[in-house]
Amino acid sequence: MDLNVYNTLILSDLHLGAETSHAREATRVLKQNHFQRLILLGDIFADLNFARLTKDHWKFLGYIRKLSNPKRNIEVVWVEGNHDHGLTNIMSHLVGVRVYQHYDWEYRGLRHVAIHGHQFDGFQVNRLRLSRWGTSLYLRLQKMDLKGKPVARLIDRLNTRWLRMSAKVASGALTYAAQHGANCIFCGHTHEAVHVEQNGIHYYNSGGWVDSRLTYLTIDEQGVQIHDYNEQEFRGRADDRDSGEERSEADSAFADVADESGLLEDVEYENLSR
Ligand SMILES: [Mn+2]
Repeated sequence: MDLNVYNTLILSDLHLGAETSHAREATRVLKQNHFQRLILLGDIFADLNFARLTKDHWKFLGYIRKLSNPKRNIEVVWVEGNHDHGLTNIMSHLVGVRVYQHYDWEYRGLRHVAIHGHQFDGFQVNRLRLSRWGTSLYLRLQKMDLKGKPVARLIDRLNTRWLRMSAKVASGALTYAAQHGANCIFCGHTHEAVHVEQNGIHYYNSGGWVDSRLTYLTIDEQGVQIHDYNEQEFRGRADDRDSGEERSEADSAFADVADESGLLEDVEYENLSR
């Protein structure tokens, strides 16, 4: 299979540290695509409790660190979300990536803006703690599904609120884009991949990596595309055949991140919790 070369690849809402995080799948997407710019569009972490990170989660971070090596000539950008708020200093040291609240760039004469999107969700901003609790409950409920999917049905009902939030973020983002003279605006936060066009402005949401639908965005000469992660596409590839190798890679990713960053020496874990 060919490797795609994109100008930009965007993914968000991986929620590392949550048990429902599909870090392994997200790492595969990064390994199997070529891109000149990677935007991690917020909520890459579920919270700042690093003790909850699994090997696959560390491996994702280790791979981000590799990508951000200047020799690779890939611009790696972290746009802060509400869950990974406060990571600026830690992340720039840990994975060598710059952290932004708002990131903008020009591509093919068009102004592009990337912002996580919680800024347009009044509920999140005003009741940060409550909504964090709500999100973790949502993630926990998802895990406990039974035959007949009663939990999924409950979540569908709860999702009515989620969908209202999704619409709110879309309309807030479109207004923000108009105010900033942007042609395209990219958000995460809602976990729902979507494209909306209004008055010539395009809003894209990159979706997330904790629900049943795993999505990312790419930008190239053909425009912006929403991609669904496809398990079949990755089955049987080299990086999947040898799970022993996977493990040792995970270990070295951990060692790479922990040693090179000096994380273990410099950071007191106690200070990371709020
Ligand atoms: Mn968020």
